[in-house]
Amino acid sequence: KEWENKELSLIGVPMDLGADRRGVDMGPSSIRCAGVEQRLEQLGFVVADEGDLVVRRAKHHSDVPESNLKYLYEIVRVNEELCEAVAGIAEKGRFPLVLGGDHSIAIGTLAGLRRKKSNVGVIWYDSHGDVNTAETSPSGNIHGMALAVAMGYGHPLLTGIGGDRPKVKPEHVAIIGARSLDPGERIFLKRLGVTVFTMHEVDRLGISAVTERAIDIVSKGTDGVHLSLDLDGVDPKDAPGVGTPVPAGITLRESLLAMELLADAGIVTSAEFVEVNPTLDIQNQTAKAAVELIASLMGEKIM
Ligand code: 5AB
Ligand code: MN
Ligand code: MN
Ligand code: MN
Repeated sequence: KEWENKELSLIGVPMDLGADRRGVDMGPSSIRCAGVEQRLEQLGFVVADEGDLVVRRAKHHSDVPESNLKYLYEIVRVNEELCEAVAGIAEKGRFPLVLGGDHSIAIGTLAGLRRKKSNVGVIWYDSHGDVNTAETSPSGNIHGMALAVAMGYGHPLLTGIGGDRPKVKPEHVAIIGARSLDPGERIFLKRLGVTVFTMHEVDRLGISAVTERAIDIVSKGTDGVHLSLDLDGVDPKDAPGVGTPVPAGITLRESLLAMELLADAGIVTSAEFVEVNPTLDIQNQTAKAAVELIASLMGEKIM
C-alpha cells in the first residue's frame, strides 16, 4: 500500500454553506476534541495536522441569478483549495484524512484525488444519495449534490473544480445505508447504474455481506478507494449530532464492523468524515463515534 509508511495528514474544512446550517462548521473542531490525532498516533501513524481551511461567512443565500444553488461561489472557492491540498498530500504518499464540515467538501476531496489516480473507487456511506442537481434538489443545498458533481453532473463551476473531467465513474461507486432519496435521485441513480445498498439490503444481507460486495465493486478496475462517510448514515440514536438525521439507520456497532472489514481488505487510500454538528449533539457523542470509526478504519483491533 502506498501509505504503508503510516504517514497521514489531517485537514479540516469548517464548511457549513453546503448545508445552509450553522454548527456543522464546528465539525473539525469537535472531532479533534474527541482525540482523533492521539488515537491515530496510538495506532502508529505519524500524523501531520494541516489545520483548517478558511471558509468565509457568505452574505447571500442564493448568489447565482436564476438558480437555487446556495452559496455557490464560496463553496467553489473552498473546494478548489481543498482539491490542491488533498492532491498535495496524496502526491507525498501520505494518507489524506479530511474532516468536515458538510458533505459539499467531497467535491474538492475527490477532485484532488483524481490528480493522483485515474480511477478512484468511492464508498459513499450515507442515509442520502447526494446526487441531486439544481434541477432536482428540493433545497438548493449543495451538500445534497456532491456525488453527482463528482461524477460530472451539475453546475459547471462545480464540475470544473480541479478540471472539467468527471472525477469518479458511476461503476466505481457504492452507496451504503441509503434510506432517504429524492424522486430525481432515484431516477438518476438507476440511469447511471450506481450500486446502492439501501437499508433494505443492509437488513436482508447484513452489513458484513453488504460491505464485502461494496469492496468488490469499488476495487474492481480502480487504483485507489476513497471512503466518504456522512455521519447521518449511522443511526441517529448513535450519532444524533447531524443536520439531517434519518431514523432506522446503520448502528454504530454495524458501522464499526464495516470499517474493520475495510481495514482488513486493505483497499482504502483516503477518507473523509462529514456532517458532524456539535450544536445538535449530546456530549460530543457523534464526534466520538467518528473517532471510533476512524480508528477501526485505520486498523485498530480489540485484540
Ligand atoms: B447530506 C436532500 N436530499 O438534497 C437535499 O447530509 C438532503 O450530505 C441532502 O447527505 C442531505 O436537500 C445531504 C433532501
Ligand atoms: Mn446524509
Ligand atoms: Mn451526505
Ligand atoms: Mn446532513
